[in-house]
Amino acid sequence: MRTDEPRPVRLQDYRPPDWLVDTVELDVSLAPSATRVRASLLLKPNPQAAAPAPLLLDGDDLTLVALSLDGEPLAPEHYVATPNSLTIAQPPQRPFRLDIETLVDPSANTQLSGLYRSGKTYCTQCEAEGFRRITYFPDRPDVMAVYTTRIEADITDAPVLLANGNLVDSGTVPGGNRHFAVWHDPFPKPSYLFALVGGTLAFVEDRFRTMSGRDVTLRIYVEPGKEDRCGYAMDSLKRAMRWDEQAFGREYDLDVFMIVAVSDFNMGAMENKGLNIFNDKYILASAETATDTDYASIEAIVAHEYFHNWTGNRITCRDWFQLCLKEGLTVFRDQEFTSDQRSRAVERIKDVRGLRATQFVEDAGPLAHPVRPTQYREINNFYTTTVYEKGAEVVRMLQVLLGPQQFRAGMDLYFARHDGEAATIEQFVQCFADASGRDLTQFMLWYAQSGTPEIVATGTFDARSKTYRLDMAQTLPPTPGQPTKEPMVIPLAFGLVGSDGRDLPVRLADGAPIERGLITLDKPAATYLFTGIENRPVPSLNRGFSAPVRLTVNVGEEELRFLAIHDCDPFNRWQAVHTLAMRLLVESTTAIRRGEPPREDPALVAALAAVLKSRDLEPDFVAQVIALPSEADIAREIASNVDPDAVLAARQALRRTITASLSEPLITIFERLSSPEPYSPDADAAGRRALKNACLDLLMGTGDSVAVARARRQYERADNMTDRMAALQALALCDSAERTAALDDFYRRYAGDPLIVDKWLSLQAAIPEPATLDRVKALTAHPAFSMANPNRVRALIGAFATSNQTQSNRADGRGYDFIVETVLAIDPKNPQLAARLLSALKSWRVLEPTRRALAQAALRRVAEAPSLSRDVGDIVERALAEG
Ligand code: 0A1
Ligand code: ZN
Repeated sequence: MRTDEPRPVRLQDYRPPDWLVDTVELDVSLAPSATRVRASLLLKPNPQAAAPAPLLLDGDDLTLVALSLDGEPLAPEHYVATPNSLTIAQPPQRPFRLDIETLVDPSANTQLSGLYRSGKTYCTQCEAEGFRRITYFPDRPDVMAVYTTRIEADITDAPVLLANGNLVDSGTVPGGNRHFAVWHDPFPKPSYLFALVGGTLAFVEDRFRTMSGRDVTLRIYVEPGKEDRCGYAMDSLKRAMRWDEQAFGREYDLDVFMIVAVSDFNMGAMENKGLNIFNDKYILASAETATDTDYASIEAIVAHEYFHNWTGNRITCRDWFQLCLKEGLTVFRDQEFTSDQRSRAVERIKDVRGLRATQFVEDAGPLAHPVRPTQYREINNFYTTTVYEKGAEVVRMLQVLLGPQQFRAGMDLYFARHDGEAATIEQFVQCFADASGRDLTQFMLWYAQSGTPEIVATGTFDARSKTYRLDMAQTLPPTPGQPTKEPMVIPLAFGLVGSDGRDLPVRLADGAPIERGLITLDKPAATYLFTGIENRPVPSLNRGFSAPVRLTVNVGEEELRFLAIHDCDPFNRWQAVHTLAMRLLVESTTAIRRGEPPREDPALVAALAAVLKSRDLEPDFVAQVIALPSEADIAREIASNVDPDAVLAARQALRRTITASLSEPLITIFERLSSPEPYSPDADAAGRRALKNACLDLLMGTGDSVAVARARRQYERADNMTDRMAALQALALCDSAERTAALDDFYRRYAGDPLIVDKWLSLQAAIPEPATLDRVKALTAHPAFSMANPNRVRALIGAFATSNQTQSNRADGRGYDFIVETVLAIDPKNPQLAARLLSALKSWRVLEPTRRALAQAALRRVAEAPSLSRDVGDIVERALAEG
C-alpha cells in the first residue's frame, strides 16, 4: 500500500497542549479561488505543560502569505512553514500575539472539509480536522478559544455572511462592491466548532422564549425558493429546544440560533456553535417531496445537532478518542426526544433494528473497535455506528442501572462540574458514580471492549419444588486486537410470564432484592433461582433491549407465539415475532441451499394473524411486527458461509406464504387505512401510512396482477411522497411493464428536484435482479447523477453496495469490481466519501467461499492501488487484516 503512512495516534500518548489560545480574531476575505484568511491568535504557554516548548501548529494544504509575532514580521530563519505545519522552534515563553495570513482555494476543495463551495455558497466543515485547512492552528479539541470572525465578500456574490455567535457589526467596504459582517462568539470553543457561511441565501425566521425568559431568534437559511420546505425543521427545532429545558434543564445561550442547508455535505449535519450546517436532505420537506421517514430523520437530526449545544459544545471532548462522550450521549438524547414526541415502543424497535443492522455487523467484522477506540490512523473513519449508536446504548444502560432519578442527578452533576471544559469518559462516568454512590469500574469495560456480548439463558421449571431456575452465561467474542475479554456488566430487564399472560411476582430464593425488574449479570455465569412458581412460566428477557447483546433463550415456537400476544413489554412482543421469523428464515435458507423446500411455520402465521386482528395495538407497532427481517438481518444471523441468493429465496418464500395465508386481513387493513385524509406528517398519521404500506408490500408477495394493479393505483392517486414511494417500491419488486412506466413517470415528475431524484436512484439500485448492475452503471452517466455530490453517490452506489445483497455480492464478482472502481475514482477527490463506500465490503469474510475470494481479491486491488488517501488506506488495511 502506498499511502503517506503516518504513525497511528494513540490514546495512551495523550499530553496536554503546550500552548493555549485565549482569543482568535479571523478576518476572511471570500473569493472563489483565492480566499485570504488573516488569523490573529493570542497564545500563552500552558501552565500544565513542560516549558519551554516550541510552537507547533497544524496545517493541511495551506499556503502561508505572511507571519508576524507581536506585530513584527517573523524572519524566515525563525519558523518553518510547510503546507501541513507551522513551527516556531523558540517562541517567547510568555503570552504573545501571532498574526498568520494564508490563502485558500474554496473552489478547488472537493474534499468538503475546511472552506469549500456548495454550488455558489461558501461554507465550512471543520470537524474533525478541517480548521487546519483554513489557517495554521493547534487544531485539537482541548484548545478552547473565544472567536471573533470578520467576513468580507462581494455584495452580489455573497449578500449573506454568517459565522458563530452574535452579529456585532456589519457594513459596506468603502470604494467598491464589497461588504462585511463581524460575529462574536463569547463561549470558548474548540476549532472544530468554527463555521462561516457566505452566499445568496433566503431564510425563514421564528422566535423562541427560553425558560428564563430570553428571546432567541431562530433562522433557517436555504437556497432562495426553498423557504416553503423549512416548516417542519423549524417546528422540530422549537420542540427540541423546549424538550431540552424540560428533560435536562438545558437552556440555549446565544441571541440567535442559525441553521444553513447546503447540497454538498459529507455527513448529515454539523453542530457548529450557533450556526449548524446541514445536508439539505435533513432540512427540506413538504408532503409532496418528503416521505414520513424523511420527516422523522429531519426531526431527529435537527434535535441531535441542537442538543450538541450542551453535550459537545459547552462540554466538549478532550481528544478524539472521547468522541462517544458527545456522540453517544447526544444520540441517546435524540432517541429520548423522539420517544417522547412519538411512540416510545416503536422508536425502541426502530433503534434496535438499526443497531443490529449496522453496529452488530461492524462489531462482528474486521472494523470492530471499542466505543472509545485506543488508536486511529484517520479519525474521520471513527464516526461510526459503534461510537454513535453503541455509544448511546452504553448511556442508556447507565440509565437502566441507576434508574431515572439517579441518572438525571448524574447528568446534572456532569453539566455543573464540566461546563466550559474538554472532558473525558472517565469524568463523565465518575459523575454517575458520585451521584449514585455506585462503583462503575467494571461498567467502564463497555467503553474499552469491542464485540457484542453473547448470552445464553436456560430456564428450568421444577413443579415439585415450585421453582424456576435461570442459568445465564456470557461470552464476548475476540475482536481485532482483543483476543481475550473480561466479563461485562449486563443489565437485563426481565419478567416471568404466567399462563394468564400476566407477569408472576418474582422472588429470589436467596432473598436478594430485584430492583426495577432487573437482573444484572456481571460474572461469566450465574444462576438465579425463583421460588413460589406454581406453573411453568415463559421467560421474557432483555425487555426493552436493556442491554445491547445477542441473546439465546430456550423458548420454543409456541412460547414465542404466546409472548407475541401477551408480553407486557411491547419490545419483546415485537422481538418474539421477529425471532420466530428469523428461526424460520435461517432454516429455510439452509434447506434451499440443500435443494429442499423452504420450511413452514404455523406458529409464525398464527402470531402474525393475532397481531393483525388486534384492534388495540398502534398501527406503527403492527407495521414493525409484520415487517420481516431483511436479507441483511438474515445474513447476520447466519454469520458464516452466507449465500445471498439462498437468503433472498428464503425471504421470498416466506413473503409468498404470508400473502397466501393472510391476504384477507392484509387487504382489509390496507383498505381501511386507504381512506383519504389530508396529509399530516405527525406520528399517528405516519404510523397509519406505515401499516398500510407494510400491507401493500406483503400483498406483493406473489406478484399477481391484482397486487400490481393495487400498487399502480396507489402510485397514481397518491397526494404525498410516502404513499407514492411505497407504491413505487412495491412495483419495483416485480419486473413488469407497470414498473418501467412508473419509474419513467416518477423521473419525469421530479427531474428538477435532486433530493427526489435520489430516491429514484436508490430504488433502482436496490432491485434484486441481475440486470441491476448494468442499470446502475448506466445511471452513473445520467445527467442527474454526479460523482462530486455525496448525496448522489450514496443514493446510487451506496444503496447498491449496502441495500442490494444479491447484486452487490454477485457470484461473478462484478458487483465488487464496480464498487472498488468507484471507490478508486472518488478517492482522489473526496477521501471521506470513498472510505465510507469501501467499508460496505467489510463483511466479506462471512460469505460463502467463491464470493469471499472474489471480494478479497477486489479489496486487494484497492490495497495495491497507487497513492491511496489515508482514509481509504486505513479501511482497506483493517478490512484485510488477519485475525
Ligand atoms: N458531529 C456531527 C457529525 C459530523 C462529523 C464529521 C463531519 O465532517 C467530517 C461532519 C459532521 C454530528 O454528530 O452530527
Ligand atoms: Zn453528533
